[in-house]
Amino acid sequence: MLSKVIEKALNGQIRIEAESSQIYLAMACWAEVKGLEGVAGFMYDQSDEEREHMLKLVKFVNERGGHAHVSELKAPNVTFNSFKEMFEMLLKHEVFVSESINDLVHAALQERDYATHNFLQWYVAEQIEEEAVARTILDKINLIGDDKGGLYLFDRDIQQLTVST
Ligand code: OFO
Repeated sequence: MLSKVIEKALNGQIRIEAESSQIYLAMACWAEVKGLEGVAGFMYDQSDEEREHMLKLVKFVNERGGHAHVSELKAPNVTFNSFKEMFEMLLKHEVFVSESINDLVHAALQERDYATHNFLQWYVAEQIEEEAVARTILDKINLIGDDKGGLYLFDRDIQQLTVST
């Protein structure tokens, strides 16, 4: 059974995952209208994954005697100055999500809620992977610089970087 404190904290994370899905959906749309189909496909996949992260939390909360809340979401940024800026925002957002997961793990330990602590380990591992992918992408973008041919190849190859979970 979840304590009220943990239920509230998990509901906060449900909202963050839902907002992540919206943020990446907006990035997918921007990439698509800019003609980078590969980047758009990658971002659509990221958006789907965030929804999966959200649903996993929703089911856990409901199964543990809590009530998962579907809340209003903050509108995401819909335009970017460059792909580099977009991916910098992605990395920044993932670091924010990792911090939020860390806070949750800390709260679970404080509440002596070992079931939630155990459940959250999947998210801890997932965040390590997602941050690593975002950093790899930014390294590649920095290598490409203003080279249009490089951007073309990057767009073609980015789908292979999709985090599979
Ligand atoms: Fe990419 O954040 Fe979910 O967990």
